[in-house]
Amino acid sequence: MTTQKMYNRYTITAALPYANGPVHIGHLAGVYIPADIYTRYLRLRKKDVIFVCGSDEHGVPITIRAKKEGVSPQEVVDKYHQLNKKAFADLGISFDIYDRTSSPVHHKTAADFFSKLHKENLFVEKISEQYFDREAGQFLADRYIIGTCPNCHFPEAYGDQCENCGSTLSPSELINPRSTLSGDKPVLKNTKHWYLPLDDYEEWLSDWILKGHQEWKTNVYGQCKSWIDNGLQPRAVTRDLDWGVPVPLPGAEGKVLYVWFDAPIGYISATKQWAMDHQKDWEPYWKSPDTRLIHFIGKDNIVFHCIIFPAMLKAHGDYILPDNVPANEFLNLENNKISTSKNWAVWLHEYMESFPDKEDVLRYTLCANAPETKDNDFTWKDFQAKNNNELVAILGNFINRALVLTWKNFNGKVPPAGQLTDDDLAVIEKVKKIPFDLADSLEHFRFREALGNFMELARTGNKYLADTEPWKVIRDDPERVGTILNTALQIVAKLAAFGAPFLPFTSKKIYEILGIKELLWEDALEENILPAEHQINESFLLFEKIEDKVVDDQVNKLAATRNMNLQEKEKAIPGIKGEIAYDVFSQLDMRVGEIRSAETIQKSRKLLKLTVDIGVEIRTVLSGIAMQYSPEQVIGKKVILLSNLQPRNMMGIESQGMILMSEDREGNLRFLTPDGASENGSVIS
Ligand code: B3M
Ligand code: ZN
Repeated sequence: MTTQKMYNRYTITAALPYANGPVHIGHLAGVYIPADIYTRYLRLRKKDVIFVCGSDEHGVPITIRAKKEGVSPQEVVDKYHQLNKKAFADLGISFDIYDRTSSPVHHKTAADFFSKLHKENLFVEKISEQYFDREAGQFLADRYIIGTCPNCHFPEAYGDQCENCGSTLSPSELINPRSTLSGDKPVLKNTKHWYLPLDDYEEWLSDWILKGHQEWKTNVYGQCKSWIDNGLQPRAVTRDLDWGVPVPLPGAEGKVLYVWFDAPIGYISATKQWAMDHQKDWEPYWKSPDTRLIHFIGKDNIVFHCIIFPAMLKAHGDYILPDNVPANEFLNLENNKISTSKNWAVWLHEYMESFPDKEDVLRYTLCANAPETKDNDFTWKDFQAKNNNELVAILGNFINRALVLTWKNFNGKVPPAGQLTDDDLAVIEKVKKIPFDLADSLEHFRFREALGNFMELARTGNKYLADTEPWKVIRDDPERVGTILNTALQIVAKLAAFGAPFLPFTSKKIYEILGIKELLWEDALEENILPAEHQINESFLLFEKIEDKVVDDQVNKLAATRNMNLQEKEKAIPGIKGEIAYDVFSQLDMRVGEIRSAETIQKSRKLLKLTVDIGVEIRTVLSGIAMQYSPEQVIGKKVILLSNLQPRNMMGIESQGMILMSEDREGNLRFLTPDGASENGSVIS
């Protein structure tokens, strides 16, 4: 290990994905593949290492999504926690635990962390004016306030940002601010919050980072320097929200920890959970000075992991600090920024569905193109080229030739080494050196370079067979061929070992064919790994060519689904619900009705207030169709009313029943209308 200080233990964290959407290739290239490569490498070096991650389940975006979908935040995070956990596992991202911040262990860990800092008076308490929605009875996070942008006059700018002109806003700048909850004009109201006085840690941070960590990547160091040079301000660590870790103080009902305060503590909670699950002690991984803590993140998380979380850890006093935070830049897709809202992304779970046996092709491509020092681009054409011209034509070709020739000429037994020529010795010398370059690249988080070192080993083997042409020599000098293949097979074994961090699925297949167990790093440095006479197993192709059509289909799919937002895309007709007995259905009272009057409701953008004539009586019904239908469009319409639904009070109006609508995958609502001149009050059965 070439790291200056010797460490006895490693804690590797990977940024916790928000559980309000799927993971895409940008996340993988930026965070999860480098983190997994580094962790797998440490395991091969027999290091005591844990690799923690999990779902980041709090924050306003999750509550907004829940409201939009008419479900609870817990239902949103449950869905994406499972989806992402499975997708990561399918791609071989080898977390020791994939935890979640809605867990009780996390809530307690985060609350205790806050309480310790509060008890030691390390927070600044401040009363400030925030926007409050009287109708909804709650304070509004910036994202819950919309209004006209003061810069471009876009009518639906958010309280923190205008999506139209991109300007960063504060709610007080919005013209005619409205609540997205009730449509009401919010009022300013006093509220108390607790602030971490980052300015008090400015000098220490400057010392710790700008003097103490000049080895950090330029993009990371540079961002930290500009934050510190611009002066650090106190940062609110609590919010008026009902979803998150409750603030553990009397009188703080309705307030939660700011998501960026609780989320990084999620790394600690995940370690605790892992230790409980495996009867281990979690504390050395977060408190021993001989533990190396490394955070893998994307560049938009640098300030939270290099400035705010270290200040929190420093304030707390019990914890070690990160030794490195090798953040990557962003990956673009077909020369456009990856955009969740525009559905311009390659989603990991969809990739796994389309390419079930090509995990390593994606791992390889995203490592080779990783945005390590600048934003980079993923194209499907390049994905195909990497597979066909490198994995198939170099790595796969070399290994396949060595194995097939061994079967063809020696019945699958490793031939004796025999007399080595100077050329053989030169290749063996080169093969001996490559793993040390590879280790150095990995130790310094230069994963693209490391992959290049690995491929240099494959190229060396490929060239060795091309130069020695054993398939020609076999006629006259089988012994020579034995020597060549013995040398080649040792390289195959090394490719399995040194390739394992990058291509774990391929590595496993090679070990299977060679008939040996997984090699540790030091074992693979040996010159003679496969002894003469060792019997290898049937070989098979490790990679197959990717045809143009496969790639064209992916490019066309991207274009076709662009701008179809994720909800719609995901609104694939849902599966059939669970079976019910007839008598459950017979309890529903559904009638033919006719809309007699319709009006909008001043406080809501979504509801129309209708009166519906169902023959035996006139009902008042609130229906969520205002985004698609005007009152004029619906008056006189024949509809089906579920008339024995419990009345619900919304916006101070009692809604007496529900009008049945169909909803397609684009979210278009359509009335269910009875055929012919069904009279009002007719019973549906
Ligand atoms: N949930 C990921 C993001 O900013 C954020 C990371 C938390 S790591 C503690 O997309
Ligand atoms: Zn604007």
